[in-house]
Amino acid sequence: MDEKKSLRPEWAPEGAGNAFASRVMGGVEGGHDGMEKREPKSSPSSRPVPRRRRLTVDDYVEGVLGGNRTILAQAITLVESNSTAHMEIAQEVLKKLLPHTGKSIRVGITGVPGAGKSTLIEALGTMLCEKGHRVAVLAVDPSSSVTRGSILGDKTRMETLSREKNAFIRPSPSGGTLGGVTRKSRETMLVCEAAGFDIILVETVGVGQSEITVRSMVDFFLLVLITGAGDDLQGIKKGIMELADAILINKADGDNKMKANAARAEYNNLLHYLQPATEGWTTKAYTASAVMGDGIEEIWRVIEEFHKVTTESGVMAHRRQSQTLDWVYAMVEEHLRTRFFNDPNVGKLRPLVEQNIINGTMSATQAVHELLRAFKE
Ligand SMILES: Nc1nc2c(ncn2[C@@H]2O[C@H](COP(=O)(O)OP(=O)(O)OP(=O)(O)O)[C@@H](O)[C@H]2O)c(=O)[nH]1
Ligand SMILES: [Mg+2]
Repeated sequence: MDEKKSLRPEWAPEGAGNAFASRVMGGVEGGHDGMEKREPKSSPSSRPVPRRRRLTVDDYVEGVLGGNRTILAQAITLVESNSTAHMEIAQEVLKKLLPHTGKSIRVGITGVPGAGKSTLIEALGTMLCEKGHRVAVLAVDPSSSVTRGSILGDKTRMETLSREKNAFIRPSPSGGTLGGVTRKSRETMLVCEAAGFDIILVETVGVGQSEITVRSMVDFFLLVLITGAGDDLQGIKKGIMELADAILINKADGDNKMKANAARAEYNNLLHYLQPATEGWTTKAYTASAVMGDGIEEIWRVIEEFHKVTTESGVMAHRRQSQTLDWVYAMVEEHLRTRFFNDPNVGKLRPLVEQNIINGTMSATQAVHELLRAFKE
């Protein structure tokens, strides 16, 4: 086959002009590595499959710091990997990125399913991009370890935001354990900060422990509620309300507007009796309509005010420090737990100990003692 012809895709019509030629640089004699020219092993008609070069630690670091989105996504995939080899590289990358992290406002968004968290993020994120911010959106979904994937994708309400060049949306990692998801989400957040995103919005998906996880990684925690889901405060536990720095009653539009205003007053009243989530800050209730775009500016002003007040008082710095320390010990616990349950001695002893507990011939405390002794051997 003559060389000219081989530069044309196979599907080019017979006798078509140069418009169908691929632009290929002329080759040089010898290999690009300075070695003797070698004949390709495959037949000249089969196209060589381009192999993606494996990125080095510095490739990742430079790519992320330079705001390269492809490398940013690859760096996050690396951080999310469960392979030991990847984890080691990931930690080296993170170490180099660490000095460039911490400069964002971290906002967690939680609330009952269907309250409009994703719609709110779409509205808020788009508004922030218009103001010149760079916004990273993450989802934390511990249940994705069961479904092996993220449920953000099919539920996404972020069509406009996903087209924004200053926004980056990343679905929840599937972690295997809550600890795994937490680690990955926290590290992903740091990578995004190093890439220059100055606002991180984290959506909790599913109910349960994700609220606590997200609270432990953000500065400001927003609880999104709706009216009309029963007057029992929608099963929202007092505990969750005590984690919130603001309550946003969403879907305050149409016929629902008056009810939403009434609910706001009710929640404000209730908040008087609760422990504030953040020292020196009063949690209040607000209304919004994420679809109409009402109340979005207002809630952002609240978040900015919070950021200013807590930065000046030092509460923010203190919160971040204790979050990092808590994180370290949470990881220690996770490691110990994994080692304990994977320990062969423990594994051998467990059926016997469990049988004894069921039979009532061994107390729980004794069982712990026996198992830990087996673990230490
Ligand atoms: N009327 C009205 N509907 C809204 C508003 N915000 C969201 N919705 C609707 O409520 C539904 C759920 O919205 P989502 O943004 O997916 O809610 P979510 O809290 O992210 O839901 P999950 O992630 O499944 O927990 C969608 O049909 C939205 O269009 C609002 O302000 N007003
Ligand atoms: Mg959602």
